[in-house]
Amino acid sequence: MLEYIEQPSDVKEKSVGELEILAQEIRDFLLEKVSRTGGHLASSLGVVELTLALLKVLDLPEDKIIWDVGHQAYPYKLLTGRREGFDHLREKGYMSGFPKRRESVYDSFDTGHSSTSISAGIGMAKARDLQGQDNKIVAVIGDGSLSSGMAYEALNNLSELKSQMIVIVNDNNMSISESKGGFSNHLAKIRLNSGYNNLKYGLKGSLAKMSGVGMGVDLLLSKAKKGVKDLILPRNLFEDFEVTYVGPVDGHNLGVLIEVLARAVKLNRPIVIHVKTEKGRGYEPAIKNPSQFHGVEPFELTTGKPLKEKKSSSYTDVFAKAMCELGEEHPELVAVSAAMKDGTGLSKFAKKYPDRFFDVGIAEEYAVTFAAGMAVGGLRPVVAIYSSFLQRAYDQIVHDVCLQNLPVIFAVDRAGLVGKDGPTHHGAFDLSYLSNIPGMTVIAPKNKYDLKAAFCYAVEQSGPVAIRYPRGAAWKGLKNIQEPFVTGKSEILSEGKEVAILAVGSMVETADLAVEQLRERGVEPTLVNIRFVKPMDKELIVRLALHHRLVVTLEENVITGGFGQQVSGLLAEQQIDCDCLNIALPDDFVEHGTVAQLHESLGMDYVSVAERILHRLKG
Ligand SMILES: Cc1ncc(C[n+]2csc(CCOP(=O)(O)OP(=O)(O)O)c2C)c(N)n1
Repeated sequence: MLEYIEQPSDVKEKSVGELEILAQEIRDFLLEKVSRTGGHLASSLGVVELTLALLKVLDLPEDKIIWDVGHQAYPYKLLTGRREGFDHLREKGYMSGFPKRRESVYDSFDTGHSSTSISAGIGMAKARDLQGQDNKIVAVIGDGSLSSGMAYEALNNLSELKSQMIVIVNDNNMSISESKGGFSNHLAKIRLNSGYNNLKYGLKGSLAKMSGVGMGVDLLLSKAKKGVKDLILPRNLFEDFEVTYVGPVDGHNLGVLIEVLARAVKLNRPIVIHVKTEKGRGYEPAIKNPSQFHGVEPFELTTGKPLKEKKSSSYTDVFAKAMCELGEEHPELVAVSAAMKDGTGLSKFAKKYPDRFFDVGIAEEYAVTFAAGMAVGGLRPVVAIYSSFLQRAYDQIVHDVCLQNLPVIFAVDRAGLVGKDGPTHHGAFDLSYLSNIPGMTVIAPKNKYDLKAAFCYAVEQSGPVAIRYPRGAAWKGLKNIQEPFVTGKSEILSEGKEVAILAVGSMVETADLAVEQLRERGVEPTLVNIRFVKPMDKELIVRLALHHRLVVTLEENVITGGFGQQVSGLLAEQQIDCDCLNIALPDDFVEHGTVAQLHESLGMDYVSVAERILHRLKG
């Protein structure tokens, strides 16, 4: 059936029985494709029936669905005319792994970071109402994403909306790893109370007889609310927020889902529908290990085993090991993760020091201020958050950490381009947004040895330190050059003339290769591992600028406000007449693709870097 589904309206015509068959076909299709391309699998497998039910009830593209985070939108993409996209999923120039308005009229809001859907949905509902339209708005948010402050801020405003909006809580009891916190426990209590479910559907028969279906839902709810429900249910947070709540509903029962949704869309006020789903549904390896199958590299379908074994250790692995070792020497060392225990490598630390590890859920802002509190109390917190997610906590870094000069260490993983997840996940801004905060120390290690040394240095400091490192294999080159860490001091890797290359972090490897190319072309550059983006080694940079014809800065960060522009600013301020070439990410959002492809297209691979330098020297 799947090959005949060209657009969402094709789903509308199908009976529940046909949709059940289609659900199986969708799962088979996704497994076959994603096992070859890699991608976000387990969450998508869990929402197949929910997606079909939404498409059956809604009129797309007029009605709008906002997929929170967006990693679970594969079935939706498949049913909204993008079947071919799965052959090249997340490849450069092909279909993105996340909803994108530019990609399809059926994608109503770009997502990638979590917990935005309810806010965006309320905004769309307001826009609809003020313009006298009557399309439906549905936000689908996972229980993990409900742990974020932004989701609560939206819930707090939801009851103010006096018109249609549906919030579907897709509760699979999992974030990437287990869901954390009091609200997760609250959902679990509601879920466990199956008596409520039965009771509710017991009332359904009488509902069907009522004339106004919308009114029926109201009645159902008010009956359930005023009657027995209060006796058997724990307090319900959604209702405390003064929002109508229905559920839990079996998220794999198409008949029930369609019926509940069909009634809910008629309601002229916000409603939360709590849907219970299974992450990885239909694929045994993913059900058994939903965290591993949240985002996967290509794997063997029959066993679920990755096709390629990981060869070398990543920066994350090096950080993980360093944390375990430092934890022994420093009993005051504690670690904080915002729902990324495995991704940040903190699971090892968590196992070794369970009392000193805190997974706070998807709550980056809270994670930072919580760490600030622990620092005031005499602990040495390490907050490990991916560069792009740390953007969420900017005010907390400024106001709660740096303003008080608190010794919080930021382990800024996935700094620079991350590859196939694309613009929502590239760590393109951290050098700019961290190095403009007074009192912050910003370090970018050149290789795995530098990374370990950076953390050893950071635990000895009395103020905030951010260490940014990229996704992927940790470079082992230049092992023999390892100057001790001294605040604000760069490391000269080779001395030459004419051109001085100032490379930041991961770009030292690129620069090292570019230097070889330049040598072959008769140019002998000076190469520096900048190491400290803040405080910057101004003395060295000025000295190099005075003795070279060209200074080249090289960083995997957006050009605006990055290291390069700070160097150009320094040279201008000092009135030094030296040409300066800034090689950095463009002032633009970089699309998805492999990191190597993206570097090449941006002129940041070592061959292009060498060419750009030669061109400038000639110029
Ligand atoms: C702000 C932010 N922090 C962290 C992440 C990484 N992340 C992606 S999905 C996810 C878990 C989401 O769990 P849930 O909402 O329950 O969805 P499920 O995958 O279980 O369907 C996390 C932590 C993110 N996308 N955005």
